[in-house]
Amino acid sequence: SAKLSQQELLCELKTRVPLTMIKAGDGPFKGEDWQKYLPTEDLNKKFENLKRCAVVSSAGSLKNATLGAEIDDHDAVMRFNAAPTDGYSIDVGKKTSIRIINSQLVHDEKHNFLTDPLYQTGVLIVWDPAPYKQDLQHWYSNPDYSFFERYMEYRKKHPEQLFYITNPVMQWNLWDIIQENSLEKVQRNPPSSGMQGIALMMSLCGEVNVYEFLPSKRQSDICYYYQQFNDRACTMGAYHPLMYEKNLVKRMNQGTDHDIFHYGRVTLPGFRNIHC
Ligand code: NCC
Repeated sequence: SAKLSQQELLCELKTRVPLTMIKAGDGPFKGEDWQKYLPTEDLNKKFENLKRCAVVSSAGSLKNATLGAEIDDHDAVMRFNAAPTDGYSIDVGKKTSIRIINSQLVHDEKHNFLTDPLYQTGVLIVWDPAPYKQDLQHWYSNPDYSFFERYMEYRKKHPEQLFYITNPVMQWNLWDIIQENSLEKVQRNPPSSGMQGIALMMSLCGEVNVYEFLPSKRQSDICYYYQQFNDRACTMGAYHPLMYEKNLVKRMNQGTDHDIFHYGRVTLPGFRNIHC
């Protein structure tokens, strides 16, 4: 298809990737337990009128970025998986309003998801690499990582903390847009937590600043700002179509190349400010 303009691309996202969380009564998510454990409050009701939001990738290039004060200055801050703030706040800030985690983290014992206080701040959102565009029943009986039981266990322990499960339709609609706007064939794996988070924050906020998703001058092979571990695939992608995601975000960026180079910062309009 013809190369879409920036505005057309933003409209694709706005119209095809609306916020969709699992609610009690959706397909197999029925019965007493799901009724009790799935949040009844809409995520976009909880976060009404957020103006400026920050999405903080976990990239190694946040090391020595000293972006903490700038990041905390936003109305809401999103982080991913096991990314900490303690000990790194000068670079990445202290505030966590929303944390997106993958189902592997919930499933694998080694992450201590049920007990580590890291996860107990802000709203949690979990996603699972569900099969491409199958119905909920199909996914429910065969999730990539079985995490439903542990989800309920967590909710039992922390009933006050909002904790959502994304409907896989969101990630696959996003994947479709990535594929349609790439020249090559894209591996059919869900977009990274980072890319999913960006789309989600565009739903909730008037403006979204994304940090070190498009790497700055600090780019290196260091995987995370919080670990001594080198792997280029963390930035370029292997399982996730990260390269393609980043190209798409570059095309949607309304900030400058200077902002990317110095601050690893991309500026995207929220859906409410995209007029299609
Ligand atoms: O690595 P991960 O993501 O937790 O990183 C969060 C998001 O930050 C962006 N990122 C990260 C590192 C880097 N050098 N450049 C980046 O741009 C990406 O957008 C990324 O999504 C995931 O997406 O869920 C992922 O999760 C990890 C891992 O499961 C969790 O950290 C829990 O331990 C995956 N790593 C492994 O499975 C080994 C990773 O592939 C994707």
